[in-house]
Amino acid sequence: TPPKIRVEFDQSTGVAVMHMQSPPVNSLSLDFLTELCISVEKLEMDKSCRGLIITSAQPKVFSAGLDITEMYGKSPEHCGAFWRSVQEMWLKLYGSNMVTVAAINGSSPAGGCLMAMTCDYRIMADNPRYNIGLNETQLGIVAPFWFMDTMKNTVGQRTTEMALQLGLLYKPADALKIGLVDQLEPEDQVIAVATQTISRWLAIPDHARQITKSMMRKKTIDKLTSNRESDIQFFVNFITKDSIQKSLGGYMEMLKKRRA
Ligand code: CO8
Repeated sequence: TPPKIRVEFDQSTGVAVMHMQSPPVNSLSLDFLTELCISVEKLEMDKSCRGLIITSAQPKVFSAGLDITEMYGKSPEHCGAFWRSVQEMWLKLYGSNMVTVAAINGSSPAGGCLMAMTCDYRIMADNPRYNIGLNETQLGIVAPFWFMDTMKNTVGQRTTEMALQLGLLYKPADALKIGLVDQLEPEDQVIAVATQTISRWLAIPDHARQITKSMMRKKTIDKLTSNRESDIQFFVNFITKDSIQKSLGGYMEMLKKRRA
């Protein structure tokens, strides 16, 4: 199978661009997440790499979020391994020492929004057909506490309460208004602007910026690190319930019908 992640590293700027290329919609499967984590870890260990831009090679979609087929009709063991890989992706990206910029060139629901929120800065394509948000309640599921924390750290408590309960997906203009994204750009400029933006962040002394980032995020990260196993146990119990399996099945049907 072809690689789901393509990394382009520019030695002269110290910036890597990670292109997610898992058709059709970059859904976060166990294989995808494993590959992504290995790529991020490699870059993290490479002293010459100081910045990371995450973007999509798929048209219209940044990432469709967690791969629903990894949570539907699967064994508890599989669900547990899958969830560990979701945690790992979040820990690696939210805790990264690199400057991270999300170049959101398409829709970014649920896990896709989570991934974008782990970054230091978000630039979204100014196309009203795209949306972004944590829409879990619309699937009849509950965003885990660390998804909630990440959003709270990004847009604040009040906006997060409303967004999460209603499972809101925001158009780019609205996402900008609430601070879920930082900047809108024409679709064909998103990556170029991300490259310019990251160079401003890289002008700050690395050690000072890194310590600041890690101090700001430490409490949120520690909360998951020290509860990892119980979070997996909770997810597995929740997702394998008959009622939850039924909502997931119904949601997948809806996705397929919508297109027909
Ligand atoms: N997982 C698996 N398959 C998916 C997913 C997904 N998340 N999203 C889309 N697909 C499939 C579709 O079913 C379709 O398959 P097929 O070709 O067989 O019909 C194919 O991908 C293409 O999808 P669309 O035709 O819908 O493509 P569009 O370009 O029209 O739309 C979107 C792209 C906007 C991304 C749209 O597909 C969409 O809205 N997808 C659903 C997104 C979503 O709701 N994701 C939520 C996942 S749950 C999550 O991330 C966090 C869960 C936390 C769990 C906590 C429990 C405790």
